[in-house]
Amino acid sequence: MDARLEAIRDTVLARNPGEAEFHQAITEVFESLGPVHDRHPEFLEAAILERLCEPERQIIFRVPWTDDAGRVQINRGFRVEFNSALGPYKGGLRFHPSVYLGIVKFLGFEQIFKNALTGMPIGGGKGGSDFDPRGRSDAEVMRFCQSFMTELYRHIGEYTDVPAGDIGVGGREIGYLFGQYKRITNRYESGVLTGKGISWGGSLVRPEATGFGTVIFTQEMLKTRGASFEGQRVVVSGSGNVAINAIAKAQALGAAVVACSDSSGYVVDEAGIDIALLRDVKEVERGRLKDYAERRGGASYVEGGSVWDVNATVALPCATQNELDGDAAARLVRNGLLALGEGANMPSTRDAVAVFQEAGVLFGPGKAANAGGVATSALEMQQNASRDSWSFEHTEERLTDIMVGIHHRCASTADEYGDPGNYVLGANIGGFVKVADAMLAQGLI
Ligand code: NDP
Ligand code: 2IT
Repeated sequence: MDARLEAIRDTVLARNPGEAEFHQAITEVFESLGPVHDRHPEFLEAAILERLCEPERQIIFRVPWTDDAGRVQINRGFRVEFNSALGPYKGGLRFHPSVYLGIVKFLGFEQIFKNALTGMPIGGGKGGSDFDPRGRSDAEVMRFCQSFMTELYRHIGEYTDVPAGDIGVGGREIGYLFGQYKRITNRYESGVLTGKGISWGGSLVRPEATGFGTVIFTQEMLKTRGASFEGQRVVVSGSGNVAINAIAKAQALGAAVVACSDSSGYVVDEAGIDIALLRDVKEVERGRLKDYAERRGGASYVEGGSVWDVNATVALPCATQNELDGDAAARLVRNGLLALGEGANMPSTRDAVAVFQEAGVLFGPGKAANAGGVATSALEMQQNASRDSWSFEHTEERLTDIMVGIHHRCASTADEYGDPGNYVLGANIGGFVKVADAMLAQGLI
């Protein structure tokens, strides 16, 4: 790492102790940014990096609610409004027991660059709670969401901060959150949340967008080697929103998707994942992957273990951060991996990224490859602002153009900085320069 940047990085780490994922995200971005500061000393003079690493606002709040047995439960809520240079703060809410400030800050920091890469007018933010929706009834989830919004509403708004979904937050939760926001504010402010239902201000393609976009980005990487998804053997991790829609799109493009996972284990299905059954089990019944395997002849379920043991030519990690380490990366490379597109945020450890890059694997980092979700959220905001709703075909076409555009921006930036094919460098520099220019123009804020 450039010595000037390393000194700044060390100060940031010392000011934010115990936030390992935030430290990791910062270090990865800083490693790419030396050459930009050689060309733009004005960014150093204006302390752009120091300012970028300090969120504009961080909100932490108590979320009290009662469970179905009438017992009081307490969770912690977060919203980190990281950077508004390009537009209102934009980013998802994550409900998962592992959520703490360091997770929300790493996600919010990544979101700044991701949102910049989309070319849409959105700043970066993230939020969530350590609430675990697993095993909770709809009524409990509703009471939790209502309590969460009873504090959050005062901080968000169409022109201020626009949350959406992430792990544990899908259409059901966005519905409860929107209902409570509307009730408290007495405003039908469609643009305050994205990922809404179609009949009340949502956008077609938003549910599919992250998974579809990851596959479109990966297809663009494959094209640079004269390849496509046709005939590839694909392994996907996770079996939630991003994973399911990545599987569907990869299959539509002619790939054989032979494995996916959840936090309990993984399924190998050599005949190809049955997407209709998977949707039934996971989206309708909110069941486990084990249930899929029991109902699908020929599929086998492996309790525990790593889905990255299954050999693949294309890997799409779509579960969570640091789910793919250096050893798993080395196994994938030995087994013939050609390309990897990150549907999740920071699923590959820094060791894993190094293994892929050394081996010449096409590696699409999350802030580029999974940007289709937030980009389509921005399309939802456009439709809300104009009180319009677009067709599936039109919206998917916009998504495809955006993903092809992001690929182009990353690839051409990597070329410009003398490291062709390095999408990590391209994404970090491409996103950073846009935000840094806007921050310079807006004065010391
Ligand atoms: P979902 O809640 O729909 O699905 C999450 C999936 O990942 C589940 O299969 C879950 O398994 C698995 N998972 C979650 N946490 C862990 C863990 N600690 N260890 C192992 N497996 C885990 O979330 P999404 O599909 O929306 O999100 C997946 C990833 O994609 C996240 O990294 C998210 O930040 C990222 N992302 C999401 C976007 C979106 O639009 N939703 C946009 C861009 C990125 P289990 O059910 O067993 O917990
Ligand atoms: O990580 C992400 O980009 C998301 N969870 C989606 C954010 C959004 O505002 O749609």
